[in-house]
Amino acid sequence: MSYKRILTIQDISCVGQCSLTVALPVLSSCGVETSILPSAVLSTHTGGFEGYTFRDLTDDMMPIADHWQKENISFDTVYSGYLGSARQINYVLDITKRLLKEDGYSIVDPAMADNGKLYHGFDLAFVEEMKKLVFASDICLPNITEACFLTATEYKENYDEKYTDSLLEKMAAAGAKTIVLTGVSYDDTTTGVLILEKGIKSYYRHRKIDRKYHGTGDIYSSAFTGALNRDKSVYESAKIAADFVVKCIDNTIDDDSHWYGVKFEPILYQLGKEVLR
Ligand code: PXL
Repeated sequence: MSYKRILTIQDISCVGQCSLTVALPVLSSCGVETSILPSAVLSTHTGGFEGYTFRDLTDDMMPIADHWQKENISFDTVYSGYLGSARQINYVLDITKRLLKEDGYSIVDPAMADNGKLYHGFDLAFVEEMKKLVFASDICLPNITEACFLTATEYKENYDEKYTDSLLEKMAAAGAKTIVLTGVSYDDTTTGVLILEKGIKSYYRHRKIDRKYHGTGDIYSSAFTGALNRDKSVYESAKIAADFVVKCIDNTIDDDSHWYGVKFEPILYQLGKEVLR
């Protein structure tokens, strides 16, 4: 197995256990070299904290990429998460074209919405730009809400397989290649991940915990990307990432003071063991 170098492009939320502060440790624990391109620096994430600061780093993105290109640095995977503006989305597309190895993966988590709503600060113009990135990627990892925005589908809390199949079909028709749809739940006690890869659908079902935490989408996508770069299949990677997120929530749920993210650090070694096995 060759030594893999990943580039992840997302913000730094200094406090809040999401985006780069989880992507970097999670990817590193999977045994892959992780390079970062921070798109912005926020004092905290935007989900529940008031008055956060936001330093836009859009203007730094291309000079950084230009330098890498001059140094002949390329990546086995370019994985993007939360992005702060439409301009950044176009830069990610350009950087992927220039710096992704020919046989590498572009992985896009369109981190922009959950629970039927766009995150604070996003609008439909941003969704239009995000479509370009998602539908050009090799693998995308939307949740149900994001898939709805990406396909102009009405969001439903309760749904059946017909509804999720139609989301996959619409995504594929718009150009999505491999789709890993997260948070797909058909009953009260289980949830899972619905995958469409090369026209074949599969579903990994696991225990549902009735509590949502910030940053679990980022942990999921990072663990998935790490496992995939250790030569696990898409299905295996999706399963490993799902099981890890469940463990992270289990490890947090008893601590009411820890509302802003999950306590993933003490169990990170377990992800490493699973991925490196
Ligand atoms: O976890 C996604 C995410 C990343 N970065 C910032 C966020 C969020 C979700 O709200 O606010 C700044």
